[in-house]
Amino acid sequence: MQLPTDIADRLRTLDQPSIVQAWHSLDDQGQQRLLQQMRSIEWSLVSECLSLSKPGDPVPQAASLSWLHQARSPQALLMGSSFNHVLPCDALRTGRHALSRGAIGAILLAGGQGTRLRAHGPKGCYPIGPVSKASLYEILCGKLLAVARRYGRDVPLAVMTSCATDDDTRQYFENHSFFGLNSHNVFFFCQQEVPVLHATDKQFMLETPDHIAMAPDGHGGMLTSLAHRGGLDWFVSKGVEQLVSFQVDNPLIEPLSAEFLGYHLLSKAEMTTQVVRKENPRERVGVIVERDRTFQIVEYSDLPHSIADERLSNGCLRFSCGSIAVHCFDISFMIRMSHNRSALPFHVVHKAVPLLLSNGTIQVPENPNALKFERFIFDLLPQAERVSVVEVDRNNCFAPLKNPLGSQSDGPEHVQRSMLAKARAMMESAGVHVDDGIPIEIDCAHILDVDDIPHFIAPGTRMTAPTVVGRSIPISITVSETFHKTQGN
Ligand code: UD2
Repeated sequence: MQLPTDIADRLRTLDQPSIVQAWHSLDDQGQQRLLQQMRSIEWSLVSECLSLSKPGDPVPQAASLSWLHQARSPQALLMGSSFNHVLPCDALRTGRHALSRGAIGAILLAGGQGTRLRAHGPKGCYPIGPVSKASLYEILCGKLLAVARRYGRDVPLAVMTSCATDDDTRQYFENHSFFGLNSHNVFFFCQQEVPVLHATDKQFMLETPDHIAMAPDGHGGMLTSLAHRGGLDWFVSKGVEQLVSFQVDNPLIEPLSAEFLGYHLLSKAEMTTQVVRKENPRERVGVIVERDRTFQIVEYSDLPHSIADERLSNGCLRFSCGSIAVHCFDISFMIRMSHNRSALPFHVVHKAVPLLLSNGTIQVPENPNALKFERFIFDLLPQAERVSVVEVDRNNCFAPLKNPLGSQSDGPEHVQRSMLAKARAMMESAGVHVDDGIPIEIDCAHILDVDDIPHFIAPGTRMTAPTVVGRSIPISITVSETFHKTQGN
């Protein structure tokens, strides 16, 4: 079959002869499949990406960041301190009021391929609970459920998937009865994909002989995909006024903290973002910088080490506010931005992508060999009329799962250690003693904060067995009961 002229013209304009060659080596069925895929590609996005990286260019480096020498780090609005005349008690009251009016919606970003974790299936299905083995999805949805129980109003949730995670994620929610959430208040939407390029010749890569390798367009794809698939209208129809987005990989996260929401509302910000103090200069979090009175996030991979390492005279890092990717947006700001095609630029990300060799075998490279194109949702920050930055406690809010077991950092064992430490601290605050070495987990669906603990366990109790606090019966008892019943049968 001849390559249809419109597609041939496109490939010529985009200087992609390798796909034309691949086409000619396919049988009829293969050509049909490749054609069907090429017909579904959003070519305007491809042109935009290719314009960032022309054949013959060196591997792209971060855009010039020389301006960073003049930039400042913002003074974060510390949780629990007053800033801009916003008192914590006022923030708390305002946030609670918004939650009890049902004015807050949530967006869970779960479209990433989770390549670094090397687990099968969507990352959200990973059984991270140190005692319960609850998945990331169960824990995160549990937090929404606990808010709904406390405030008497559901928090509508949109879950962003990608082609790689969509079917499995929807099925997983179905299989688990939406983790107790009302399924009418959960909206799935799939983000777009763009082709992956060889880093050297900037040609499309093939995943199989008749399929171009594609990758999700970054979590910034959330903005257009949510709008195009009716998600923003859906939130509006539910009375949502503010949207909080967060990543699937962090079970410690407190995205619906009433105090955080209150700071956002009382400072009349269009966008508010949570930060932690960076633990070390090379920590893999974007940093917030202030440039000409606007805030923006510079991603860790773009931040030159020499600048990341800079310290102030008091010894603190010059850029110390690390983004943990929890952002609150005024929904009218989101709607305005969704009509602005240039709101979110593409970033070029250098990644290792399996390569199909001419002999039909797949080579998994050790080093980055490909260019992916991603939009980052945090690039909306400089577009917002008013911005606030809220510092949260790392021990309570940040333990991302990025790497497989046995890694130096951000692996399941590190995340579980942080979950256990947070649970232990909460129990101590509630006057409950936990014996050394006893793993205690909090059931996020039933315990929103320390105030809920006495509903399940009395102050003065001593805990001596692994327990998921918040489940009506400590699991140590459940286990022994089951054991007795089994014996009795
Ligand atoms: C992200 C942030 C980083 C810091 C860190 C905290 C970016 C670009 N960087 O780094 O600044 O806040 O997290 O842990 O965000 N995702 C999608 N679709 C995509 C790509 C990603 O939904 O196309 C989701 C993914 O499922 C995950 C999140 O975005 O929930 C972060 O992706 P990542 O793990 O690749 O980001 P990372 O660790 O480089």
